Amino acid sequence: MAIERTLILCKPDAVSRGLVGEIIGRLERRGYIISALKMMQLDGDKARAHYGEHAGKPFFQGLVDFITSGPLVALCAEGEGAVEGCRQLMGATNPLAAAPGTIRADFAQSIGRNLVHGSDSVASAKRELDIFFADNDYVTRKHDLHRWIFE
Ligand code: IDP
Ligand code: MG
Repeated sequence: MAIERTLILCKPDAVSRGLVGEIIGRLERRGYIISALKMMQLDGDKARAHYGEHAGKPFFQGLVDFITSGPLVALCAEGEGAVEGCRQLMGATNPLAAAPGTIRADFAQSIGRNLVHGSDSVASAKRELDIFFADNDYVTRKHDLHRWIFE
């Protein structure tokens, strides 16, 4: 498995509920490295671009309204198989279907307020990260040393 980058969003519900530290803490404890991080409020264009695959679905407008409703925290997590690993930490999209111990099962009740976003493939991660971060937003992290600690 290769070192991957994935986009994680602590959505506006996570920020307003004070769960950003909890979410980032879980990523860090799993061993993922954070290589870019910013708090921002999305405009409609960026939100529609980010969630483009869902355009036309009945929940699309509500999703865009919610993700633009307040500040979110966007970050890039890096590590071995980080895309799938972060999805695992998040749990299923619907918190009622998420396994206990995952972020969504432990802290969320409904699919529309499920606290966190994580890219679902390496290709989506690349596309999504480019919406949130420029090349010079990333810091270089020493994966060799980090890998030795976690292997
Ligand atoms: P994911 O966040 O687990 O990747 P997606 O299917 O990509 O799930 O959907 C993006 C987001 O849209 C979900 O996290 C959720 O907040 C919202 N969403 C997905 N399906 C529904 C739905 O049926 N009703 C309301 N919101 C939904
Ligand atoms: Mg998705």
